[in-house]
Amino acid sequence: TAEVMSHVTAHFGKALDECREESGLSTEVLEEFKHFWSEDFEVVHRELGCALICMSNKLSLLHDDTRVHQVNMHDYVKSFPNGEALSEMMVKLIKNCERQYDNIKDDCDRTVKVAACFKADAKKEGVAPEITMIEAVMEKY
Ligand code: BOM
Repeated sequence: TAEVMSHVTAHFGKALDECREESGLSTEVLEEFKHFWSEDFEVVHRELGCALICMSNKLSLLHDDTRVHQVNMHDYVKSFPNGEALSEMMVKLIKNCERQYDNIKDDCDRTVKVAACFKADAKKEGVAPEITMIEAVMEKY
């Protein structure tokens, strides 16, 4: 659900600052992680892909080949309130997007394509959060 996704985003987004330097993602491109879900934020920058890999690695959510670690991702999402309502869909959406871009060799380029696909599909499934929902839970993390 979008409510659960707002919690996951609020928690996951905390790792952004730790990953700015190594990813090269500027605050001009993305000031705060919550804006990932904004209508007018385009998920296109290679540096965002690098940042997502770095952030996910801090939470052990990826395999060495940067593909999603299904068990760890499932457990991570489940750890949030009502998380079991989203965990399976989350893994399903990401795997489906990974399959579509498997031919892209560069890890950062591929990951930003996967993330854009994930954002679009999450909207279609009605599990994309509003920014205000993320803001409402950010203080919890
Ligand atoms: O193969 C690449 C796998 C990378 C997964 C990252 C996709 C997630 C996009 C960013 C959106 C984040 C919102 C919540 C946290 C997700 C872990």
